[in-house]
Amino acid sequence: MFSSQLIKALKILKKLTVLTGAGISAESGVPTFRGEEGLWKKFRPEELANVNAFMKNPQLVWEWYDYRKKLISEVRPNPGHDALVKMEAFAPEFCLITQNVDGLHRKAGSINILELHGNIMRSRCMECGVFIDSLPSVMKGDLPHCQCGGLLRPDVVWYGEMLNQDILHSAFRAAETCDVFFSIGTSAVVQPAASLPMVAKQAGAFVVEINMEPTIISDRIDETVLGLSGEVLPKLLKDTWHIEM
Ligand code: BV8
Ligand code: ZN
Repeated sequence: MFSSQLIKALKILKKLTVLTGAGISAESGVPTFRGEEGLWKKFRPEELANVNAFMKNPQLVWEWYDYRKKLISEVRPNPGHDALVKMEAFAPEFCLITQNVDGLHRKAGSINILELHGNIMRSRCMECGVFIDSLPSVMKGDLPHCQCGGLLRPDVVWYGEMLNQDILHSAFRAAETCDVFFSIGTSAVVQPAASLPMVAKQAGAFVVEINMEPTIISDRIDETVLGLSGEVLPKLLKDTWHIEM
């Protein structure tokens, strides 16, 4: 399933960087965005995951995020998340960059995580900018508000919004300085995250994709392993470091 080149590169690496997308959480029961049963099938990103949609209809957008928060609060990390926790322990240097907002990597026990698109469980006040980790305390009608009276929004990055520049800079550094780069469970279409595998490739890393289907980067990187990340990653641990999950 894996090339001898990949196994060898993993055994001698100094730094491992991993990028994950919605696919790694799919086996936990969290719908992806662009797959057959994807979230975007029912709703269009333009309608929901952007600030104009929120200002036009905050109720609709909050309903969508509350639905996703409830679903995420009831799911558990899967063997794909667990395998990455073990890889972090094995790699001399490790960085996990995720596009996901579900917090499942942290729940699984990963430590060095860069959340590129924020975290769905955290809200932010649109007036004073304060972050609120638990459920908002002040409801006005059916909309959550801050103590200062400002309207709260989910603390995620919407389309057309800039990512946190420190987090993004750290992510590009992690891609530029690693020996092996994994792109796992992402369709590799959303920028700037989708540039990271190619940045790693140009900097000389061995770049591997683990996904259910080929993507637009598949023919520009070193190896694509088609399959379920919850099955492929534990098998990679076994074949490389003889670890039984
Ligand atoms: C910005 C919000 C600029 C939180 C998300 C035209 C060309 C290029 C770029 C653009 C363009 N027009 C606009 C842009 C920019 C835009 C963009 O990239 N659009 C794309 C769609 C073309 N990007 C932005 O707007 C970003 N901001 O660029 O700002 C700027 C600059 C200066 C000043 C101001 C602004 C912001 C992007 C962030 C958007 N927010 N989410 C939320 O509600 O979740 S993106 C959303 O997509 C999620 O965060 C998700 O993580 C992300 C990427 O999707 P994937 O994770 O890849 O999920 P997907 O379903 O697509 O794929 C899953 C894959 O897994 C599939 O391939 C499937 O086969 C596989 N799979 C499924 N199951 C498994 C599996 N694999 C393995 N095992 C399994 N079991
Ligand atoms: Zn406030």
